[in-house]
Amino acid sequence: MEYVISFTLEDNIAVIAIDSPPVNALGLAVRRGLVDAITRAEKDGAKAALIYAEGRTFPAGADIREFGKAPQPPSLPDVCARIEESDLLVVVAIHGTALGGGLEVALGADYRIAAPGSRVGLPEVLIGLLPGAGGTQRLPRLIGVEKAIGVITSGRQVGAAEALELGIIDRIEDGKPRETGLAYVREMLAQDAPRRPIRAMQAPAPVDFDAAYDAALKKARGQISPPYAVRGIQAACELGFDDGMARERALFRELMETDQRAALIHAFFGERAVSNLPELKGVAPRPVANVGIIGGGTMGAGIATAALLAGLDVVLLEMTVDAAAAAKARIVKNISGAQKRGKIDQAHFDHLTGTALKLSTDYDALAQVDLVIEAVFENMSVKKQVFARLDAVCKPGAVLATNTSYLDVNEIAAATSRPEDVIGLHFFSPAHVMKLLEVVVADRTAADVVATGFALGKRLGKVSVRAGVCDGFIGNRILLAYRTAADHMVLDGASPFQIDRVMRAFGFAMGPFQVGDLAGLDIGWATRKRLAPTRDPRERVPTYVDKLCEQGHLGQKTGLGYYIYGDGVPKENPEVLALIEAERKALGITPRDFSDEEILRRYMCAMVNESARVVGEGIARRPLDVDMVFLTGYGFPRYRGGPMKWADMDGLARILDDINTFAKADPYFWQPAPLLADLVTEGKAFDDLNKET
Ligand code: 3H9
Repeated sequence: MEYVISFTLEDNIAVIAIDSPPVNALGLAVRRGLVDAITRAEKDGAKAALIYAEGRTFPAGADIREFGKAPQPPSLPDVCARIEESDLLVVVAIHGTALGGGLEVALGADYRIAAPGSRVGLPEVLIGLLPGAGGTQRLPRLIGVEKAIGVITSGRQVGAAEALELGIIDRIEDGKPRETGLAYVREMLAQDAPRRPIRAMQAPAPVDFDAAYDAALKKARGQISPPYAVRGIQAACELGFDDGMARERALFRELMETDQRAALIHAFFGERAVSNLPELKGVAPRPVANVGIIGGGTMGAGIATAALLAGLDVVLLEMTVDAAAAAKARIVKNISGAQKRGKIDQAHFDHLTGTALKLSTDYDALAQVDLVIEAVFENMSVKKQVFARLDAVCKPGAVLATNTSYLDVNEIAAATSRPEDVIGLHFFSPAHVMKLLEVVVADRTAADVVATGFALGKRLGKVSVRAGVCDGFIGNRILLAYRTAADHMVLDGASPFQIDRVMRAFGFAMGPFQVGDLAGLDIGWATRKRLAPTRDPRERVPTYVDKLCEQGHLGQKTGLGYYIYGDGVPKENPEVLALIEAERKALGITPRDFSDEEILRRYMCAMVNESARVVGEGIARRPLDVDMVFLTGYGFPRYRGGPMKWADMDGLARILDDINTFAKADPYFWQPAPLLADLVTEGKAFDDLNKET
C-alpha cells in the first residue's frame, strides 16, 4: 500500500499529515492511515492530535473512483467515528477545499482552523449522493437545521469567512496548515480546552421537513439527492445519533444504486476527460495574452466579457463608431453584472472596461493580437471577406478563429493563405455565462492551434469539446434532428406546448419551442431557407412558423412567438395553433393524439440516433463528448448524464426497436444510425467506446 499518511510526535501532540495527490481523496490507504495514526497517537501517549494535508488541498472527499467497487474497511463513517471517539483533543487545519468526506473528517474533530482562502462544503448531492460519513447528522447539530439544509441541498462551497460565521469552523488564520494548526493545538492545550464531539451535542430543533423536501425536489427539477438529504437531516432531529447515522447510511446506499448517481458521476468525470485528447499530448499551445474580436453584438460582447474577466486584453472591431459604442455598452453591462455579484471590485471594473478593452473600426488594430475570434453575421461570403482581411493584417502565427455555428470552417480557412492557423471556436450565448465551447477542428488546422483553442477554453472556464466540421458541428446538428422530430409530431397532431411540457418534466429547463422563442425564430427561419436548395424532397418541413416570422414575430425579443411575452409568466399563443391547423389541412393530415410517453420516446430517439451518427462519423470523438455538449450547452438535465448516457441506461436495443417502429410511417427520417445498429448487434453500450480511448 502507498505511504500516504505521515506521523510525527511534537512534544505531546501527534501531527498527522495526509499526502495523497492530487486532491487527498479519502481512498482506502488514507482511511487506514488515519485510523492507524490515531491509534499510534494514543499508544504514544499524545494528548492531542493535529490532522492536516500536504499539497494543494485538505481532502476533497471520498475517492469517487472507489464507488461501485467492493467496500474495504475501515469505512469513512468509521474513520470519522474513530477520530471523534478518541480521548485525544483533535484539531483539523484546513486549506484548499475541504469537501464531502473531507469536511466530514473535519467534523469528527473537536476544533477546526482554516486558511483564509479555503472553502468547505458537502457537494455529494451534486454527484447524486448525500453526505454519507455523518455530514447529515453532525452539520445540523453544529449549525442548526435550516442552515445545514441550505449547505447540503445546494452542495455549494462555503468560503472561510462564511464558514466561520456559520460556525462550521472555529478560526481563520493565515499561514501553512501545519504551523497554524500546531499553534492552535498548543493554545487549546494551554487553556485546557474541552473536547467537543459533535455527536454529544443536542439534537437540533426540527423544521417542516415535508415542506423542505418538496422545495428541494422542485428546485432540483426531479433530481432526488437533495430531497433525500433533507430526510437524512430530519433523522438528526428525530433519531438518536447512532440511529441517525444508520438512516443516513441507508439513504446513501439507496442513492448509490440509482441511475441519477451514475449519470452525475459520468458528468463529473466526463467534464474532465473531454479535453484529454491524444492529439494534444506534448503539444504546446501558442501563447495568448490578448484577443481580437470582430463584431460586438450579443455574441461578440459576451466573448469579449469572458476574455476580459479571464485577464486577457481585448481589441474589439466594429463596422462603425456607433456600433463600437453599442458594443462597449453591452460589455460594460455584462461586467457590471460581475461587479454586482461581488466577483470584481471597482478598480478591477475600471481596468477591464478601460485599459484592457480597446475598440476600433480599423482592421489594422488587429495587427498584433495573438488570437482573433470572428463573431459577425452568419453568412459565408461575409465570413470569407473577414478572413481575407485578417490574413492581410494579422501577425504571423496569430490564431484565426470563427465563431460560426453552422458554416464550413474548411471553406472559411480556404479564404486565407494560412489555413493551418484557422479554427472554429463556437461559443454559446450568452458567451460569458454558458460553459460550452465547441473547438471545431478543420482539415488543415495545426495541432498547436487546436491546443491553443483548448488552452483558451480552460482559461475562460469553459468545458471545451472537440468537434469536426459538418453542418451544425455536434450540438446544433443534433438539435436540428430532435427539433425536426418535434416538428413532425406537431404536424401530426401534438401541440408545441404539450411537447414543451413533456420535455420540462424530463428535466430540461425549457422545451424546444421555448428555446426557439428565446434564440429568435429568425434563426430557424434562416436555417430552413439555407437548407432549402439541397433539401431531399422526402423531408417534411413545417412552414407555419415562417408566417409568424414574416409578420415580424420572432419570439421573445419581439414579445410574440410560440408564447406571448408580457409581465409575468409567458402565455401560449393561440394563433400558433390556428396556423398549425391550417397547415395540417393544406397537407391533408388528420391530427391524432400523442401520449406524453410517445412524445418523449420520439424526441429522445431522434436525439440519440443523430448523436450516434455524429460519433460514428467522427464529428465527436466519443459518446461522452456529445454528452458534455448537451449538459453544458443545451440544458440537458445533468442527472440524466447526457443523451448517450441516457441511452445506455434506457437500453440501446429498446431505442433501436422504437426507431424501427417509427420508420414504418416515415422511413426517410427514421433511418437507424449505423453505429447504433452495430452496438446493438455486438451487445455493447456507448460507454464501451468511451473506455477505448
Ligand atoms: C463523498 O465524499 C462521499 C462521502 O460523503 C461519504 C463516503 C462514504 N475522488 O477537478 P480537478 C480528481 S463524495 C477521486 O481537475 P480542480 C479529478 O478527477 C465526494 N478523484 O481539479 C482530477 O483527476 P484527473 C465529494 C477526484 O482544482 C483531479 O482530481 N467531493 C476527486 O479544478 C483534479 O481535480 C466532491 O464531490 C474525488 N473526490 O478542482 C468533490 N476529486 O487529473 C469533487 C477530484 O485525473 N471534486 N478528483 O482528471 C471537486 O469538486 C474538484 O475536483 C476540486 C478541485 C474542487 C476538489
